Amino acid sequence: MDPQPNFDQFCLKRILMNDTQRKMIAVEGNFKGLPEPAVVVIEKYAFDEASVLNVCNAQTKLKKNLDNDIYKSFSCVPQYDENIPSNKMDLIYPATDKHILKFLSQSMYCVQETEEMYQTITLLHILDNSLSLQWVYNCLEYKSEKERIAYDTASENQKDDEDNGFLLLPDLKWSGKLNELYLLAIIKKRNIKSLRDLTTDHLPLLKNILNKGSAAIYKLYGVQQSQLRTYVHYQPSFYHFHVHFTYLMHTPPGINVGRAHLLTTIINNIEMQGNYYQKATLDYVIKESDPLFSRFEEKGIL
Ligand code: M7G
Repeated sequence: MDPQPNFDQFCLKRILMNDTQRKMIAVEGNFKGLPEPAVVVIEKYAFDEASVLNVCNAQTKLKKNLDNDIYKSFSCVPQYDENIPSNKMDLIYPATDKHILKFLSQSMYCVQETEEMYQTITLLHILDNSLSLQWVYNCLEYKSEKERIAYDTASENQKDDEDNGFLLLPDLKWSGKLNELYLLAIIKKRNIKSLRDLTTDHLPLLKNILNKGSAAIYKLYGVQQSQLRTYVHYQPSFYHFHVHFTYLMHTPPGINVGRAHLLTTIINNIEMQGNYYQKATLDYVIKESDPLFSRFEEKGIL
């Protein structure tokens, strides 16, 4: 596919999700002449404080919806300014069934995953059903996003970089606005799939991410560690261990209980008990069409 997709050739198949609170819509469709489906995710950017007068000026067209005492409400079409983008668009092509399911809105269920359920059900599912990690390896091998790297522990020439090193990158979801700050620490080591694999051995790695990741963010963006939400997803979408850093005043998707685990709590739990994440029953939310849901259903667990 060309770097610039041609939407003249796009045929919409279905709406996967319409999140009215986030002002985001995800659709599935096909580009004529291309064999695989595509997922397109469009999200409205938050208002830019500096350009608020572009919305409230003489060129703005207003249609009155309500006028009652001191209260008035309008639909408004601001003056068009092509320098101010109003939407962010992400495109996944070719999209696999797993990508389509990731965006498909559907019923959710809460699972209490015991150590045994992880070993006998979840682990098998992860091993045969995970999304490709190619984009992660491209970052780690400096083949993609090289110029976007915010911080690389390799710059410190530490001998243990292979074990305790990581790359800090702007997350795909980040609009680039400071008040929506969203960075991702991707570890260099390749054998930690998720929270479940973490033990005492990984404390230096986890502390490195917390301390050096936060310090780099402070240096680059002026946001202090205490203003960041630093967390890990369980279950994640990608089974190569990574940590999310988001600005506390911003509420991106995936920060809810049932998915997000604070990095400081993870470190504390492992310090109390080295095999905490192998032994613990972990609660999380899964979607009905997730193949993991079917595996739990077959065993009579859900
Ligand atoms: P996750 O916890 O595995 O699942 O996070 P989630 O995607 O459901 O949150 C993976 C994170 O990697 C997400 O925050 C994605 O936005 C981000 N991400 C995914 N891809 C494919 C890329 C990419 O190509 N580049 C960057 N920089 N971030 C990505």
